[in-house]
Amino acid sequence: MLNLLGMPAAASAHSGEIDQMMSLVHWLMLVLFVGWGAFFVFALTRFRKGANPRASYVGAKGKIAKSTEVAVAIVEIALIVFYAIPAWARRVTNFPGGSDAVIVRVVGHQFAWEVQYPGADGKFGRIDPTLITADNPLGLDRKDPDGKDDITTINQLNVPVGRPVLVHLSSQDVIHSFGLYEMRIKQDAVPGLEMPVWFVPTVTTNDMRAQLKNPTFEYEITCSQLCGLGHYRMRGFVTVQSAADYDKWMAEQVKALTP
Ligand SMILES: [Cu+2]
Repeated sequence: MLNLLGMPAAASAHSGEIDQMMSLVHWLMLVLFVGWGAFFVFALTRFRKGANPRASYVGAKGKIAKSTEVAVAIVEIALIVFYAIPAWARRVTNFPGGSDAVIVRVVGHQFAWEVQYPGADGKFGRIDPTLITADNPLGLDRKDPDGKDDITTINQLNVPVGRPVLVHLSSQDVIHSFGLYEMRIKQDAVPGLEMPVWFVPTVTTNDMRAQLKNPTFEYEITCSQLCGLGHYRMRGFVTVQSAADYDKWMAEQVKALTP
């Protein structure tokens, strides 16, 4: 049923509920499209000039139109109350925390995604726009004690499978949008605000490659907000790894940082 909609592969714990809602909304729209289309054809023939030489100023009478409208409104309200609001509430409460969660900061700018891991101390180093240079596009203050062990990457987010990932999202310049389609995540990155967004990746990049029979597949970070001339090339990648591979990757980053 979902494949009819051409949805991207699903790779996060909450993608099922998003897809279910998407599919319900689309089926409702199909029913409405066919129903209103049929009504349109009925109205064209029923109220044609040949059968109604004199215009009626009273109009058609009947309860079907009104009861149909009420039924459609009830279905729409049910979708909002029983699907949309609960799904939204789960996204904006119970943010992951504790030692199990992987916490990263992602900062968008024209036209790249800067990623910052807090390092062993679990604290993000200070970032300051006045420190932004070609070598330090995030503007990380390495003199800040919290920032000494921070790991930074550009357009590359590595996460372990099966653990909640909490992204603190912001922007340096204009509004960008952090879109991870396979994770069913989309959140605007707004300058001056830090927006939390979270997901639990359930399929490693390697497993997804096997599943899709596409050996070069990558999860993409797509900027989903038209943000300037280079918007088209503002794309990053998410590599979902096994716990062991992730630890190995992180150890390599830490090693590269130590002079
Ligand atoms: Cu952008």
